[in-house]
Amino acid sequence: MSHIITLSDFIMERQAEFPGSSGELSRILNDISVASKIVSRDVRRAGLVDHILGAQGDVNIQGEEQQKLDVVADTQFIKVFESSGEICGIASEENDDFLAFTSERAKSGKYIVLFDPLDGSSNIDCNVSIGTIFSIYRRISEKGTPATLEDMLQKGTQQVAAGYVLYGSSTMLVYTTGHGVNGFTLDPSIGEFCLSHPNMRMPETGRIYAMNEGNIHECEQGIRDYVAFCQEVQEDGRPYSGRYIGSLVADFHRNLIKGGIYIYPVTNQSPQGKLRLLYECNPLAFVAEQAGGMATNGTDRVLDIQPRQLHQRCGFFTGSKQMMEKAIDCLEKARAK
Ligand code: P6P
Repeated sequence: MSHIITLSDFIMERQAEFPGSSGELSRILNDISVASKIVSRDVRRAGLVDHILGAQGDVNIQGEEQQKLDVVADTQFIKVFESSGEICGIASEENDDFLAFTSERAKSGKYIVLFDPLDGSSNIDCNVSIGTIFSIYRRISEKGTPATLEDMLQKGTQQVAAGYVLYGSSTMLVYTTGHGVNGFTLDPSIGEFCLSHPNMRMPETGRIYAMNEGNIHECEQGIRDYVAFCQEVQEDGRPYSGRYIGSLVADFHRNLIKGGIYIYPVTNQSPQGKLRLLYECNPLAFVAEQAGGMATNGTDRVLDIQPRQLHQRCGFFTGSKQMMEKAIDCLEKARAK
């Protein structure tokens, strides 16, 4: 049996990757892993809580108000980040405004975290995998002062680390610090994330396309042309397989492992797109590129987009390089007509 490398071991060994950090970033990644273990426990009890111990929104047997699981997850991550001492502020997909922590210790923190505490939470009731997505940036504002909106609205290229936790058949934490992508699987028997997927690479191509095809007549012609390309009967492995879990982290992770493309374009109902630039698209774009894949909004590289608002949405195409290039070609050809 090969030697177990825990996330903590791995982070310590990779300390050199964080120039100028004397362990702060390692501390934040460890904080994220602790909060993720707690959320994983709560997610795995969701069915029990909802259907046996009292549904969300009810008062449970202890007389406690049952909170929605994404609110519970949001609160858990904020609690961990606020006590970290390395983080001066956060912005969450769950909260309208950003949060500048007020303690002197937190205000001296050098980093901010943007996160979606429980993406795909509408799937909890049908026991479909869900995920947490996170992005870590250095603050722009002066150390010792409260975090500012400017700290939160940085381009994705400024991320120092990003990743996700997938609460699936197992709980996995996948992250990058700009030096490749590594995946860790939670071993509940020892309560540790253990290195299970070292140096993850997204296959150059694949045979899976993930899109809500219910929107097919609500988006631009180039999307329809690309889906038609995927469905053609050819000798080159087509038709591809349509696989859409409806939970971004699960669809993204499958494509990272097997190769594939995920498409959520702007549509007539969502002319700015559905997915959030800060909490979903930027972190996953960083992971995708670090694993050899691509991520655009259908026109521009996601990481180059200058955010203007905390909850800004954008179209999102991400996946295997060759599949992305073909999709972009279909978009450009249709737009040129
Ligand atoms: P639709 C979940 O709400 C989410 O943000 C992503 O996890 C998922 O990929 C997408 O929206 C699903 O959206 O419109 O297809 O239900």
